[in-house]
Amino acid sequence: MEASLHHSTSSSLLLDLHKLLLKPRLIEEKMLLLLRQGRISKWFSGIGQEAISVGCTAALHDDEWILPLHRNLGVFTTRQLPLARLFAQFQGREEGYTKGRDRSFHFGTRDHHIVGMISHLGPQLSVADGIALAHTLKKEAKVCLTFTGEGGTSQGEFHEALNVASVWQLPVIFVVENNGYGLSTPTSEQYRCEDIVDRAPGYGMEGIKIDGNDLLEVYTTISGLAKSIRRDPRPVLVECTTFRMRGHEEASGTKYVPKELFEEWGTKDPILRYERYLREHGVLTDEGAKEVREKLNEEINLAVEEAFSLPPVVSSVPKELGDVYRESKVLVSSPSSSTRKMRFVDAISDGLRLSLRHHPELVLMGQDVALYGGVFKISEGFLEEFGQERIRNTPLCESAILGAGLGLSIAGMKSVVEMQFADFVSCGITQIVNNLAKAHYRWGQNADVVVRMPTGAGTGAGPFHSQSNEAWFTHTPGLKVVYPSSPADAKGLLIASIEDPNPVMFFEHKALYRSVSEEVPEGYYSLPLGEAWVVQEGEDVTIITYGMGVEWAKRAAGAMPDTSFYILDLRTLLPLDYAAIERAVRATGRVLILHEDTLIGGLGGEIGAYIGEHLFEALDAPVMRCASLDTPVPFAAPLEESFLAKSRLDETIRRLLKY
Ligand SMILES: Cc1ncc(C[n+]2csc(CCOP(=O)(O)OP(=O)(O)O)c2C)c(N)n1
Repeated sequence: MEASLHHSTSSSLLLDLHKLLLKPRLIEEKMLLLLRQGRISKWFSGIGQEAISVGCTAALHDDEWILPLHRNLGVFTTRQLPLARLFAQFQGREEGYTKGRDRSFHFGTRDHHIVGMISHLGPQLSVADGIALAHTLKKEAKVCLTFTGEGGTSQGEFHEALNVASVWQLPVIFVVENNGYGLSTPTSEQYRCEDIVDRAPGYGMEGIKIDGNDLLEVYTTISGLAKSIRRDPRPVLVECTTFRMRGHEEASGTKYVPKELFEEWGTKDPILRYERYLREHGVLTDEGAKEVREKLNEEINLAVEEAFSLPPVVSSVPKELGDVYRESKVLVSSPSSSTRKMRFVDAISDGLRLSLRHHPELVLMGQDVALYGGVFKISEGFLEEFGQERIRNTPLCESAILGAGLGLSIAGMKSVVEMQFADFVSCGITQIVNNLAKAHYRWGQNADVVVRMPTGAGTGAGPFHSQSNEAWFTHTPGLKVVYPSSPADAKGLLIASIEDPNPVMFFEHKALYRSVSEEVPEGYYSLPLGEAWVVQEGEDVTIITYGMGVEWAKRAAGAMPDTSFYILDLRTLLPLDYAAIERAVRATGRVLILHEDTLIGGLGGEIGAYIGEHLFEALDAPVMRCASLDTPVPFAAPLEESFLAKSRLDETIRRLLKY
């Protein structure tokens, strides 16, 4: 194969590949030296595996996205990242790709079409799906390539991502870098099939196993696949055999690896082999090889010194807080005066439909959302109007679809992902809290994804279809959490959430869907995120609440006509509207925080603490909380009734008034 390739591959390409292959090795040698000198803190070595990163990257076009892992330095160098900036990243300097906020290879760069990993490994496989989906939808003849180790193939995300890619025929090359060990775990304890590539037919995709230490085999295989996939989009699984020649990371040693393996694989070193091949074919001389090394070492040494000369990063709290969210340019447009009576469910459907019309780049994804219209019928009729490319039924896999949402965003699109029930978000939690939420702060990449969350109890649906889980997300910097209580708000806030370039968790109480209706403005309008709403003014007692709590508060107030209630609907739970909370507290001096979520760790505790700390002097009584019981949500009606906060609301109000 190599001999035949030589005829079709020019010497200059062969020599270019040689430089590309050497560069990560020489950088690593320098890093290991610096590590021994105590000048850097941690290093994950890819020595012996460079042919895979370099061969794959060189085979793609520069504007095709690659998603590397912790041993893929060769991806970054082949894409020609400025070395001083790369080293500044390793040093945690302001000039690095994450401004000191994340370490080593945990970063991406749009300029170089690289999406870096998060520590959790598997999640980026699904991000690749999203990028590839964008290529498909935009009819771009492009391929996306993502890496995983053999350890990562045991993760659920591997299965989800490959299955989605296959069902949707996405142009993704999944490269498994099989280096024998996952930390200390040998392949015999990682999987039972003969080869990982054997799984490909199970997913309905092609699979190819290649020698990952043979640069030209990697380069020609991936070049050929990329060419073919650009013409005929589809996923392919490529297993590259290689070996991890050093410890998992430098401090962790290699005691558990039999010495013979190092000896055996040492002879298969990709640089040794490639240089031998070039010499045998008269393309490289000893002198030439020496010269290349010297030049590269000079470049590396200069860049290292430049990075070390940079001052340590200095924290500025406003700047750190200011980078949590992408600046939002949501144009708050005023509602029209013509209205139509809509139920909560109709208003959400209307908001979503208008958003799909307004943003041609918006895609709706979820289980059964297309022909079936979603289990709550929010997207009924959408398939006819927008087509199956934009209204996408998904396989049963929350994580891969949420990851694909980030991928779409990276490729300049927007998505709404429907959880069939808010409870099922637990299957996609890593994508939300680690990937979507942190992307902007880490490397300036926004996640333009709205996750719709049909939530709440009161329908006898038991512990797995009734949970209030908004507090899982209000504790996650980088997310916005929106929770409307009325049809008109639901429509305007959903439109605003979709306009907002940040990830938004959008909670919809299922028991409100068909129980409340009101006149809702027609047409496209958005309401500001982060602004609470005064449902009614009053003087005796303040109820701060949201979602179903607003209905409960209104009912309680209606049943006590002699008491004057101030009711504040928070509408957005993250970020909170502290000014509105302050006004609500000062209006009466008696504050009850009400939510359907359970008590311990609920948002009420946070708001109560804020009031105690900042508004103590405005209080005439202790802040009281009324929340659901600290149990899972029970099924039988009498149990559910006593679980819910509303069963204790009247009593709590009376206690507060009496104080
Ligand atoms: C979800 C998760 N579990 C555990 C780890 C710790 N961890 C980091 S790398 C690694 C081994 C990964 O093995 P493999 O996928 O084969 O890649 P390799 O390190 O061999 O390149 C482990 C267990 C992690 N980062 N994320």
